Amino acid sequence: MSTIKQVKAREILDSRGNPTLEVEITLNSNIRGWAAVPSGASTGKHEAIELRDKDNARLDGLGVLKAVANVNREIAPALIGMTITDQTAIDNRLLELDGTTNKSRLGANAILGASLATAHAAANLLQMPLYRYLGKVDSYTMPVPMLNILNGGRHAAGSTDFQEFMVMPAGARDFHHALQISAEVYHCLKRVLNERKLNTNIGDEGGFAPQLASNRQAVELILIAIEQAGYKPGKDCFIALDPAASEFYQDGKYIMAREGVSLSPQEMVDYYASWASDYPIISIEDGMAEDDWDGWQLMMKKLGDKIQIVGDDLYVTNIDRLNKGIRLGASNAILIKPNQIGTLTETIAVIQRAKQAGWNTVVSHRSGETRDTTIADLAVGQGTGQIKSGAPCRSERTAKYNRLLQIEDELGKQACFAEMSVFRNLKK
Ligand code: 2PG
Ligand code: MG
Repeated sequence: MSTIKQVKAREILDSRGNPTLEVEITLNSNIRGWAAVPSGASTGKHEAIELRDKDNARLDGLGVLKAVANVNREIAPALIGMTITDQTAIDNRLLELDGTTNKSRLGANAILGASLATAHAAANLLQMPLYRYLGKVDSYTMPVPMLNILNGGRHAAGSTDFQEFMVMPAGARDFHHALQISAEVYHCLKRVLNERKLNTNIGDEGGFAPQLASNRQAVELILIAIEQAGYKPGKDCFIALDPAASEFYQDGKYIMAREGVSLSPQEMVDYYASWASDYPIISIEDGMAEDDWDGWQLMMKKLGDKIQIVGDDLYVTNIDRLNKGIRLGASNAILIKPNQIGTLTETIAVIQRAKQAGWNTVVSHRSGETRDTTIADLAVGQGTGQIKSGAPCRSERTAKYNRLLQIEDELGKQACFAEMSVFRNLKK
């Protein structure tokens, strides 16, 4: 009764109105599992390939009908009859079937949809919440959220050079409290922007996207909002950044057009260092570009014991790139995005390898999202300690946070909140 009877994909729309796909798996017992695949805008160039139709006659060439057909015509017959609870065997079958190193034949989107739907069907079969199925441990840690409340870069045209200005309520008592603090700060930020006649329209991840003169101004407005909400920056609530530096790196220089500056890697590191001494910044993701390994090492030397340094485009949830980063000491944390690599088994292997190296792990959404909440369960099941899912606004973002509220409730006393202890790199 635990074998796969049917695998079916269809094209749906993501939060940006672009096509993506969902996959439903049905077992012999008629129990089902469902998953939908997210999509990035500032994608790393080493990510597994998201297959798009490139048929300009429909949906700007972004259609995913080929990926859907790959699920329905190739993946389905290959998986039918397999035991649903053997995630590793199913993911290996998907890798073999694709046969490329970057999943370019079937598409990482097609493969991930099938891989995640497998886990959901298995958990449903066993009548277990997904986080328990993905973790199989006795105690659970609720992640500290990173909430992107001011959007720039590729997620909000005309805003800042840096892509994401996030708050991290690491001083909260529990996840519920963390989300409360974040929502309060978010609403205060709206007021702060309104008072200054700045735009309060929102970007792709639900954060505000005002036209600001500099990246610094963004941080300063957020600090005012934290205080106006009644919290202490650097104690209750910290700042985390994702500059997404690959987006403004060109020929060895970091070119911030809005600020009119062009910096060498060393100058870019010094720029962050001066921020780290002026502001309560606890984490910087993709502060350097995806292939500037030397720059990353410089940044680690200067800031590695003061702030969390997270590689996203640098590692693209790929074990070989992670191993290189560990060898070089390129960062002390990694962002985990299942769709950068394409299967759940590979995603979990990367989380475990990073933890084994003593690194911090942050499970992440993409800027194009759906109502799928798998990453919330993954964060709890695998005890990653941190999650980023955008602002406390737009239902594709809040779906993940709200799922975490359900999990925390269900776990009761079994749930502990990660708080400051997640920052294993920080010197006390
Ligand atoms: C990032 C992500 C998510 P995108 O850079 O971390 O915030 O953006 O999905 O556009 O790559
Ligand atoms: Mg990033």
